Amino acid sequence: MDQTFVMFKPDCIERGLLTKVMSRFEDKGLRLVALKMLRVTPELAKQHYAEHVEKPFYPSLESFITAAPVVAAIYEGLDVVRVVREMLGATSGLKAAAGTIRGDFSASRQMNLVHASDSAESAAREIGIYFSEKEIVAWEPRCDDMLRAADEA
Ligand code: 3AN
Repeated sequence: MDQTFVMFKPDCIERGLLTKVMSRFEDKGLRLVALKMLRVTPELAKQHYAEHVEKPFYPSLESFITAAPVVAAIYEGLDVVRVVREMLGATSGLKAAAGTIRGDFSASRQMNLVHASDSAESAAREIGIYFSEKEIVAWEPRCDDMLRAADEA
């Protein structure tokens, strides 16, 4: 099973959309293996968004991501990095297709509700930033037999 890192951002929490958005992932049958609420500090933001720190939009991105609590999660599933990115839609809510999470709930590039890793390498890096080994719960849902055939793994 692959893993991906997902963060429900401050706009998602402030707007009271957390459970509505999380339910999309539950409905899809993704396996939740870690979950916690936290406040992103400026130091954490610089680690998470290392590739953007030197960009002109970074100060605005940091003040947004540190403005209210976030909820961090790890999901497992087959091809889960791609599946979750497709469920989110394009970075900007203005461009994201209808039916995607951003397409349905966001009208902004910055306030786009949810972050998800864009590759297996990013997932490993981001999971390492936000979670320790002992916060990750390995489990086998009983209903897995009804979610996919054994030879689909
Ligand atoms: P995604 O969240 O779709 O992976 P990233 O990682 O490229 O998008 O960007 C992370 C955040 O950085 C975006 N949510 C947005 O707030 C900000 N950002 C990215 N590119 C730009 C840009 N060209 N101008 C302004 N803000 C940007």
